[in-house]
Amino acid sequence: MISAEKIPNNVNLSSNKRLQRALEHWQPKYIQWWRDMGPQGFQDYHQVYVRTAISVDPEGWAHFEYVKLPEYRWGIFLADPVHDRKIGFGDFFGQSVWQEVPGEFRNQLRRLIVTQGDTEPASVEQQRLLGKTAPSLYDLRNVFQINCEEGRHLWAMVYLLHAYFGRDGREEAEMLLERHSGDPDKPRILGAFNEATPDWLSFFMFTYFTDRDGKYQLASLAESGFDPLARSCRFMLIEEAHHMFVGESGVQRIVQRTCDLMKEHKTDDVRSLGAIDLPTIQKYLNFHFSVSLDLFGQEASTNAANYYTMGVKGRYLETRIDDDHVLTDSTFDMDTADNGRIVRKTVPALSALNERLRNDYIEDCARGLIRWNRVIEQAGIAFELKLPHRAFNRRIGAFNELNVSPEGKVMSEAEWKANEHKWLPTAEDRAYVTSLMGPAVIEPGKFANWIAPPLRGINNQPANFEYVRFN
Ligand code: BYC
Repeated sequence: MISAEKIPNNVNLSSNKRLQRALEHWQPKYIQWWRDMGPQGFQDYHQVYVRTAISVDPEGWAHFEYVKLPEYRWGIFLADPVHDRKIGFGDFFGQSVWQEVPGEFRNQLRRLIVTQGDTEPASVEQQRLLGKTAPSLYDLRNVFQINCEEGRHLWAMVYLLHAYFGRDGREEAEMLLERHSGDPDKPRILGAFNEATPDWLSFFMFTYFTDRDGKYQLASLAESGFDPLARSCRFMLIEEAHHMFVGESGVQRIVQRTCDLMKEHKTDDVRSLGAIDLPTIQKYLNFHFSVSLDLFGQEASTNAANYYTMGVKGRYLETRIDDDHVLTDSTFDMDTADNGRIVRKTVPALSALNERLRNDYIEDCARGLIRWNRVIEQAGIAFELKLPHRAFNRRIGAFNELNVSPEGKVMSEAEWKANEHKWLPTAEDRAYVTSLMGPAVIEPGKFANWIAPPLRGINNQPANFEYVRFN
């Protein structure tokens, strides 16, 4: 359905005047937030070649056009309902999914929706300065595409809050625009969303690692017995795939450029050539992987067990798992910290659901590294990018109390601190990477020195397409 309404949607918004009015009241506040906290310097004078969801069918969500960013038509789209869908796990396994919020699970559902919703505008805030230092028009367009879609994901959660949670839902929707990334008084809810994304290496690592947490959390919520949440998340996942592609291909292009220069000049010292050396890339990887691991919560979590038992948040690809989907008699083996050591323990499966999801995530993260390492190998360079140990640099969960190296060795705090500069970006590394950024490269087909061009453009357009028009 292509909608000419103020708020494009496939939820028949015009049939519920009260809800429509409430959302139309929230809309100008959202636009104001976008202007204040969204892409800085790119609001009214630039036309960006973006994909806009105008409906959920394949043609509808892959519709490309030039828009000025504040005029992007943020809409509300839920994936089509699955006929006769049943709850796939927990105490209500096999019963029909809920179209309304069950009163007894209201608080938990609201909390999950608010936490999910909070990350979306947070990431736009984190990325708001990147346009000024874009390495090409292609990349400039990609960050704006991602920002617009994160804005739409906020709309998806705000719709649920307004439509199903009454007055407190509306209040939560207001607060989603009032908390800000890194704000000391009103920070965003989850740790990684208060970190800065000051440069494009950070941006690509963020979209590779942190957006991938989004994939796994959204996939778990897509299993929810609360059907409107499940359908919202299913549609969000389609958009999420492009964000991770931007991250994976972005890091790959940086690695490619670095390797090309190393080969051409027969040197490891690519900093002298204005590129990013492989050890620095590894340090950024270590940082973003470890803060993203924290986003999965505690290894042993009664919250996660309750969400599962209640039927509000499932496991990754729950319906494809071959077990009883209740898990009260199942166990799970995992590493945890005990008495200053990393130990393997067998725990009740229900309490280990965060860790199980983290395992799925780590496995997925490893795939991109294979591709990045292939680039290094093809250049004949003896260097391998590695995922650090899961206990490295953790703030949330049992490993918080340990000091662990990327190889998984537990050590004293003093030893860890003495080595930290080899493992995580130092102030000097960050200053170097920042020094490479900008000013934005705005000539079509031109790329900053530290990154290779993409293998192909967006929507079958060439790499030298005018992805952003400056009027
Ligand atoms: N930072 O029992 P636990 C995305 C808190 S990303 C700060 O383990 P639970 C995106 C926790 O709140 C996906 N606090 O918690 C990506 C709890 O607080 P209380 C976002 C943290 O609930 C890129 C306490 O510690 N979606 O979409 O099992 C761009 C005990 O923890 C953190 C979701 O996260 C942290 N990292 O698990 C744009 C899905 N971790 O109760 C978008 C919804 C834990 O003591 N959220 N805490 O006050 C959830 O499912 C869960 O809230 C979590 C935490 C998995 C995050």
